[in-house]
Amino acid sequence: GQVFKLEDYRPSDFSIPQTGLTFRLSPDATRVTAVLTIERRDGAAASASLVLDGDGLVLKRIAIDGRELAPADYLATPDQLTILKPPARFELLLETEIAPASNEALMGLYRSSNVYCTQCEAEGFRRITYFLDRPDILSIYTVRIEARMDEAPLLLSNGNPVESGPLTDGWHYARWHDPFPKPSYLFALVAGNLGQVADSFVTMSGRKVELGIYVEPGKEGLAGYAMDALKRSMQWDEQAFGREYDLDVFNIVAVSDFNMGAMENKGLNIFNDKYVLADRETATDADFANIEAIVAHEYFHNWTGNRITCRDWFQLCLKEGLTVFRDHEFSADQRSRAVKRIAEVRTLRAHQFPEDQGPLAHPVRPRRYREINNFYTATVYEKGSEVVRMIRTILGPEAFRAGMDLYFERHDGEAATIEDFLKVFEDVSGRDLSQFALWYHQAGTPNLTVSSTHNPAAREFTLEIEQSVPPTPSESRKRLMHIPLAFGLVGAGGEPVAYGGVEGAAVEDGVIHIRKRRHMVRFSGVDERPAVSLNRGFSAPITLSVEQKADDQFFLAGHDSDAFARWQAFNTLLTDALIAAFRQILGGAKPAFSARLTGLAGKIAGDETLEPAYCALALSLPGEADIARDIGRTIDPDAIFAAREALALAIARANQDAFANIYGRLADDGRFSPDAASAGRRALRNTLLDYLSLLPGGASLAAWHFEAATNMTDRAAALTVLAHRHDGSPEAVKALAGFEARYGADPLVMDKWFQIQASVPGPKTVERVRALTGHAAFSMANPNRVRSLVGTFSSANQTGFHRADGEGYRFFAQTVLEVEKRNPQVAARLATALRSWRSLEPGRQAKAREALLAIAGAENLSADLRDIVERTLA
Ligand code: B3K
Ligand code: ZN
Repeated sequence: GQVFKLEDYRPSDFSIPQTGLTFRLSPDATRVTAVLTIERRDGAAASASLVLDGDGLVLKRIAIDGRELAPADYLATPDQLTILKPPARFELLLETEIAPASNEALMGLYRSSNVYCTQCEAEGFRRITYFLDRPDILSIYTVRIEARMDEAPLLLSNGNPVESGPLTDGWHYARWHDPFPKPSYLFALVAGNLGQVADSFVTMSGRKVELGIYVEPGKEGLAGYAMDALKRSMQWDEQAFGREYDLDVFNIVAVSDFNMGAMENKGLNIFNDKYVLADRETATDADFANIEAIVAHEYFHNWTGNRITCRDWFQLCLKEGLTVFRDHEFSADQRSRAVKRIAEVRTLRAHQFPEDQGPLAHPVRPRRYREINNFYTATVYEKGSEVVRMIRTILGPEAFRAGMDLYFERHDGEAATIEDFLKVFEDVSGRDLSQFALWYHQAGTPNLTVSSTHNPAAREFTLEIEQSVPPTPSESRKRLMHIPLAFGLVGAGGEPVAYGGVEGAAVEDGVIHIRKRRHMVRFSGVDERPAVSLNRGFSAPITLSVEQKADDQFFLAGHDSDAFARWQAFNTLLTDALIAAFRQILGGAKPAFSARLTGLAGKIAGDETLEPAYCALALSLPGEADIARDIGRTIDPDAIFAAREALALAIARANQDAFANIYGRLADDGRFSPDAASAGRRALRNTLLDYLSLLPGGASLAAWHFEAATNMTDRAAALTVLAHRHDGSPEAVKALAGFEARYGADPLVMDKWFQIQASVPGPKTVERVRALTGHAAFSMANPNRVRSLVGTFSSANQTGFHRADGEGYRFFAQTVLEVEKRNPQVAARLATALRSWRSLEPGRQAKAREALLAIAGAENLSADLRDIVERTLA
């Protein structure tokens, strides 16, 4: 396939200031009439032909300024339309015919449960009409939709409604106009029979905006939380960033077939219904938090993405990293900042670190791609957000806000670049961010090695810090980075240690600015050896190798005033113990854990000065994949699983009574609120249930918890414990059957049932998952179903997927190819589950490679899947 390169960017020869679209909707033959105002740009050659993108299109009619074109004037293929020698300014009329009902790739115009909807990012608009389908072509859209009244009473598009009315033969129409120029990837249309939840919001300048959330009829009662999250998002963006909404209406539509989470189309966000529909009976606290975050994220795109968009797809992080940063800040303000930060870092480490450390590693701003859809990655999104966070750390909150203000002022209405973004911060602060910019350009997770010495006679404390960036595909030599390392020197009573001066690196506001390979940072006037707390608040997305005494680590786990660093200290102790246990198990020994460690777990659980949500995070052991990543090579997932189980049991046994007491104290009183404090109590109680379930009587405790649950969080937690810890027990069998009987008709809840079973540890799960693909509630055509069952199995079941005989991989290869026939994007995403195959032990490595080769060797492989598999094998 073709390789697109950043350095090849050049503006198009033509612009499209106005786009008129008329849709005459029908499932198998929708007629699309596009009327495009096209202008040759100044400086473009007069002989330049116009080359429009298409994807599988059938051209039915073509005219310029009202005159039909002769066959010699143009060249049309399904994927391209070339107009030879066009005039300098003209109106182009195009008619295409498309079949939304048979569009299973879910890109362009398709049908989901009889609702017409669209997904155009990144390159789906070219499946609707021929166009300059690139983000730097900003156009003003006017859209007319015609449909049968009975089939589609509701007709929505971007912008503001202009007019609507009946037509003959039971048809009707609506016209929408979006006054803000936008790229084609933000175009959207929805038509169908949907239920509405209506509300309104008055903006900071006093304009009233009509808000609508549209869902499957009958599900209106499940959209209240999303509506509430939307209004809080609108208000927060005014307060935190001075950003006001700009149209008369803002609509959200929930559909059940969607390739990702949601899409920020101007004024008409389209959502995966999983991120809209919720109530206590059907959604977990994690679902509520996701809904809040994603509603906010898509709304925040209105300024970061829509008003200011990307010049080209290499700049994707310009909108995505920045918007993730904004939704993180929003959630931190709505919930608990410390807990939110820990959760963010766990996600970053679970998804971005393995990407950065494997064959699919790429810079936050990639320089080349073959298939852009494969670059909507944890690196672009999550690491991209961390880079924005570092800019704020370096500049401080005031200068950061001034920079953002300047960004909005300077680039509103434009398609911008990362250089534009960095420049506003340089301009407001006078700082040189050129070394910092490497965070956008260089892939790989930097590592800092740190050791310390204290010289009591000289009253000096010295940190020796060395940076390195590991090689990544096609970047073997790395340049030195600017790493803002937040730190604290902690005295014996937990207090910050004062120091006289510091030399060896710039230190500002508790941040050491690492810029060279090696720094000797010397603090003077330090009498007693302090404990060092490093990378506080996770100020930089790096790994740390710290020579730290266990005493210091225990001390920080109990006393660090920075909540993130305190959590990190305990997490590091757990990880170290798990890795030691892993080695003991491989050596044939029985793992042992210190009473100090298991005792600290009990202390954290019982510390009432800590938020329950924090305790729950602290007590949930590092995941098997996290442990594997820290071990790094010759991974045996069975030994990791055994180590983790052994530690969980040791902690449960050591704290049996305390855990049972706290579990009892947190009992559900039957009232329900999805707020962070209530969710935190449920999280701690369910974490304790997980431990207690390992002790005698555990299965019946979990069964009781399941039966007594008054909300989905508790019910799903108990079901997980039963299925994972007591698989095959009468209690587990009964609970799984009961859940299925109760929720069999609710696909989103059945997804949880699929997930829980797909993640049952052990060699038998692959057969179970295979059997579940035949379940009545399962469908290979629905991305949520596929991700819940097959995605969970391959990315969240280490012992099941990596079964030693390779059966998990064989099932996986077969299923990826089956999904691909319908939906290449979803298949390509699934296929990334094998990206860390080279860190497995040799036996599994060989079998994983066979599976990858089986995929690579299949006939007619899509560009999406070929790109992932070839890079993974390279
Ligand atoms: N911008 C969309 C993602 C589109 C993915 C296209 N393959 C959702 C978001 O990030 O808000
Ligand atoms: Zn986004």
